[in-house]
Amino acid sequence: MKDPVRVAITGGAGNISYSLIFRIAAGDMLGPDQPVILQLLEIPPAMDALKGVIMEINDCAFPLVHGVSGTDKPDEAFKDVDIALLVGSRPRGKGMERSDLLKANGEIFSVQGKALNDNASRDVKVLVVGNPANTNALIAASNAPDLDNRQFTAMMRLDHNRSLSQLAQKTGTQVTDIEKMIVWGNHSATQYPDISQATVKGQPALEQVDRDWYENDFIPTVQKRGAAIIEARGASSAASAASAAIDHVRDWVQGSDGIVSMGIPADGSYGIAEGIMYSFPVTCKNGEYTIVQDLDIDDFSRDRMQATEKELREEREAVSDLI
Ligand code: NAX
Repeated sequence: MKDPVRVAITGGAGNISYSLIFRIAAGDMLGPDQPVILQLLEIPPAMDALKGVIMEINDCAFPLVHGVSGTDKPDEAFKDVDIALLVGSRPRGKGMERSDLLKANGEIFSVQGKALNDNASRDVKVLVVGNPANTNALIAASNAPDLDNRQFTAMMRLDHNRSLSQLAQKTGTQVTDIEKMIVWGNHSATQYPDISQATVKGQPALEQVDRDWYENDFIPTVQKRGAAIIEARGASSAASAASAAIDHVRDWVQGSDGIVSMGIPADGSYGIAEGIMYSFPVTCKNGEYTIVQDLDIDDFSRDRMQATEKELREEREAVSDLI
């Protein structure tokens, strides 16, 4: 039997976690032979609800769960963790400007970055889901000077999966028929879902859909999918977000099958300078991700990649005192 892996999940009593935790406990993220110890973090007003979640985890009698704890102290939640899923964050309140939201969450993620720095395994892998995910990941990484900033990532996989699903539906194929899908940039309405590199059943995607659909239907549909779910469901994406978080960490740890999109520290690749967490096409192997290099970028793509970069630099500016 393998040694258990310690997994921290913040916002443990929230909506996404209510799907996420149970799938991790069932082995969907780290494999059916990998025991886990779950370390859940919440804020004091949600500790009762978290207690209820822990009771349910226990009631599942998951063979892979070798321990579960709940706390409102980041230092405790992140003690020796190998994987940290930072899901909890402050929702946008009435009358709150985007900059207020950035600041309120910035404070949460600077505290959590410090707590990871001081308590987590030196090899911890961190995924930030809580919005604004990319900039929250930047803040957490900046507050963890003893960890490599490449250990911090932001979730773009939901956008990536949404793109796969839209293209598969349009072309009457399965998502497994599609390769080289990419979503560039920020997890926001400026993101650039790019099918110019993609293939469907081995043939260029752009030869199988018309340009007008790509520019005026596909791109805005993916960009605004979060709002469409809220409109339809009366609540934001939860199960699909949890599923994307599982996909992201599973591929990072166990290896990806082809190209996936991850929000990671920009390193100058594709002209995106350092200092932001930007979504790039990557492949994962042996617990490491590598940016896919040397793709041809046309003017249409370049403009969109720069627009989403610009937004991330503005977000960085708004939280400059926290990084
Ligand atoms: P909920 O409001 O249901 O749950 C959030 C939980 O976090 C609450 O239980 C709250 O008490 C807790 N929390 C707040 N501050 C905390 C702190 N400092 N430490 C620990 N826990 C804290 O939201 P949910 O639907 O679960 O969404 C969570 C986050 O994911 C939101 O920020 C949401 O915007 C973001 N999303 C990100 C996505 C992505 O693709 N990156 C997609 C889905 C989702 O919109």
